[in-house]
Amino acid sequence: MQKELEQVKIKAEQMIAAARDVSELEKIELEFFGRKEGTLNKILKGLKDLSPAEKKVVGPLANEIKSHLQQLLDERKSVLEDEALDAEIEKEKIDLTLPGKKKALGSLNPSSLVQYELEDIFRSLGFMVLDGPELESDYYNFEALNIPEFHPARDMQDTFYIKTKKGESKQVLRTHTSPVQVRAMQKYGAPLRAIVPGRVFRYEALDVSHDNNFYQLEGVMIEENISITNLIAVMKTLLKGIFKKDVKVRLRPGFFPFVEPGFELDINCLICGGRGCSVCKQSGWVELLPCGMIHPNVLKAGNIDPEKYSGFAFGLGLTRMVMMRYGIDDIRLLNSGDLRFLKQF
Ligand code: FA5
Repeated sequence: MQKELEQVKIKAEQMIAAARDVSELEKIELEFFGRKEGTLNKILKGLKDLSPAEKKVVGPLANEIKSHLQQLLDERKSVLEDEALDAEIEKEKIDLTLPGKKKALGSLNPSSLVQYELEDIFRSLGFMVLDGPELESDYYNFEALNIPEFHPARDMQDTFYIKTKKGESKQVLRTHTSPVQVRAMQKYGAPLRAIVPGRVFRYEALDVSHDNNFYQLEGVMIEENISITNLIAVMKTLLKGIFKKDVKVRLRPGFFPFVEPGFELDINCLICGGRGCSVCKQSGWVELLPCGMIHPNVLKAGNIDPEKYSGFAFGLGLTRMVMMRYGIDDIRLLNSGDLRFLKQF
């Protein structure tokens, strides 16, 4: 039995030394120390058949081997655990000298860039920057602007009407930013200086200068004694601020039921230099800035006394201005989401 014990000792020592991880070690522990099937215990069961003299020798030897092996197991276990931890740390190690991963940075759409520049210009002139609903009531989009239900001026703007239930007020996707004129008058009263940049919608056939979803920037200035002179001065400041140079403009009469008199301010096409191209429909001029003196009926709808106050309003075609500013020859690029186009700004 003594010999058997010595052999078990040698075998266990070898196996413990060769174990590659903690789970292998646990298997070895079970194999030798397991209560029922463990090799050592099986041998020790035979102790009872030995003579007292033999027991005296074998008993302590068995205990010695047992605690020796247990110690080896514990030591090996702590070594393997340390190794596993080192390996884990090695895996997670960060090399601080490696170059960083470049984060792709987005850029603002050119419409936003020009919008923010315009906001700065108008803030410096004392204008508020307002917002309004894109889903608008028929009342604010048309009626409050002096365009009653069956007025032919409704045909000037191809409108997306929204289906509503009987009895509910009619709604449209706003065709222009002008409805916010009356909303602002009702909310802030006079005197009033405000601009309203925003998205508008029209049921239009698309071409290089027409989208069905584009941006305008509305402006209103209402005070006592406001005249066309003020209107022209502000329009000049606006154009100079954006184009950073004098651009050729022309002012011609224009009809909008919410202004009287009304004008169309066109700029010389900056895509072709006025020679004629598809953007300006070969005319050399681009419709950019319809404007005029606010109609008394509109002031009344905004609860402002037309006897006391007067004002001007304009509806800048912001998207067209962006095209002129950057020389973009197709309006559809702006809403295309094409990164090759957008990354240029
Ligand atoms: C209006 O929308 C009026 N609300 C403007 C206004 C405001 C007049 C205040 C007087 C006082 P108009 O429909 O012309 O007007 O549109 C204004 C500008 O929006 C045009 O000059 C043009 O630059 C731009 N625009 C019109 N339709 C489109 C389109 N489909 N795509 C891109 N830009 C457009």
